[in-house]
Amino acid sequence: MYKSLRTFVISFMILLLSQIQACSSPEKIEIIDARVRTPTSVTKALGGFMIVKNNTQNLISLVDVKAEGFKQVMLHETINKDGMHRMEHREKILIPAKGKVIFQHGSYHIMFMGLLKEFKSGGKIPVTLIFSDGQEKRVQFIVKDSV
Ligand SMILES: [Cu+2]
Repeated sequence: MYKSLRTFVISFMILLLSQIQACSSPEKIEIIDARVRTPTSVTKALGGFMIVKNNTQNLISLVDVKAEGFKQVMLHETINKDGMHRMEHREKILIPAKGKVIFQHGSYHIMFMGLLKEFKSGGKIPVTLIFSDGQEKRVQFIVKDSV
């Protein structure tokens, strides 16, 4: 009886310690500096920029994106073909193991199309990023005057 209580206490402490460790270890996917430029009255679409960091040992892809307040939201890449900039839809964007992808002007971005409400400077846009490993990440995109 005494022995089993001790076993119980020890296993409880191990469980507690493993929980603490889980909390302090970095997130699998980290989103840094998520932002859009403050729209004007004529803005039809917003480019969402951020850094996506993959802290795991495995390749993970960003496969979808959702946000309220727009007609459509897509993953885009701006490419330069024969001196012309063009945006193309991407089904997925690969985030290398222990690596990062910078979403920025002239490269990968989230395309928020058809603004259905007003977005003011300093405001936040809740966005859900969906990854190939099944995790869904809620991120606040900050509306900024300069990006
Ligand atoms: Cu675009």
